[in-house]
Amino acid sequence: MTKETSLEDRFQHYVDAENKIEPKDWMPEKYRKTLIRQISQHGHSEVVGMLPEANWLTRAPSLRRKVALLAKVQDEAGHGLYLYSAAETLGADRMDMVKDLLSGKAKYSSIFNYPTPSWADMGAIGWLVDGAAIANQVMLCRTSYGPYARAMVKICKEESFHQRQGYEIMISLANGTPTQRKMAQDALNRWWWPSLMMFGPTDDLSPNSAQSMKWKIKRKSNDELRQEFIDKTVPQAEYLGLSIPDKDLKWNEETKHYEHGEIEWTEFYDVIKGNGKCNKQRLIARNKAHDNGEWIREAANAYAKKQSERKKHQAA
Ligand code: BYC
Repeated sequence: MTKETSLEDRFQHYVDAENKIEPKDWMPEKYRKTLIRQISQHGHSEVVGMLPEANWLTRAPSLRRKVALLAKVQDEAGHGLYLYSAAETLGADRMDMVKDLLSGKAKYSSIFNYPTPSWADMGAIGWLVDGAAIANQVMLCRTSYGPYARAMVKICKEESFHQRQGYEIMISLANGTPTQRKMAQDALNRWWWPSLMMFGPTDDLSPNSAQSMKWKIKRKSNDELRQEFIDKTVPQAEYLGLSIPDKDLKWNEETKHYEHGEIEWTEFYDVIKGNGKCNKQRLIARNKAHDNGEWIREAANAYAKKQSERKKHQAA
């Protein structure tokens, strides 16, 4: 048995015994890389995820709606920061991560490459997108890497507020005028399938799942989480009196789960390759925001430099 193999075996036993891995613990290089990949993609998703909703901040229909949406969008920025910090504990460099996002090299969630033409999209995003995010992220509170698991606890609490604010918008629209009801149905029609794609490819086509589950980075498979989300969300749509846009959706009394129609996986792969409706627009907006923030980075760096010079001077 090589030294590396025995270390890997001990690592696996440690994970199997439900211990958390901390930044200074030994870990297989592939475990570290997998986490940096997943956590940085997750961080990028939170940051890019601000854009479709920020589009509606100036046009929210009331002050109350505006305050809630503003708080939600700011929360997403915070989530991005916790996640970048968690990735830094694994040795990733924040500027490298940001550069990879801005150049289009890094992935972020497919869901944020769809447009938000209507106010009802704010309801559908909160209800479905944050609802899907919660289904995925509750399991991540128990992920094996300590800093990621701890970041997820606070993130999940905030996501559940986001889900409720979205569902509340849907309740108002679904119980409003015929035009508002139509807006709600139209938003559900457009966000349903992309929300199911958020969970990633089916288990048989998910290259990273088996190893990530063995290392307890992921606790449930993509298909298991997608099914949980569908089972939870269909009754919520019924309560709203809206129809899920899937003619093959049906309850299976034996399995106690909903069966669903075929997901358009070609659309998913197209979007993650950069060819979705809004991929280009999102990258242009992020690059613009980054460039506009140059002055604040310069000011923060100058302040940090001055503080360290002052400390050196005092110590001398
Ligand atoms: N979009 O082997 P797989 C939010 C990629 S933000 C794009 O199953 P894995 C919110 C995958 O990266 C929600 N790419 O991968 C924010 C891999 O490519 P690479 C974001 C996707 O990692 C603002 C390849 O496909 N949540 O909540 O085992 C407002 C094969 O997939 C997607 C997270 O990031 C996708 N949907 O499982 C509102 C949660 N799916 O890297 C809400 C943390 C898959 O090999 N992440 N790919 O080139 C995870 O749990 C896992 O990374 C995933 C994928 C389940 C997403």
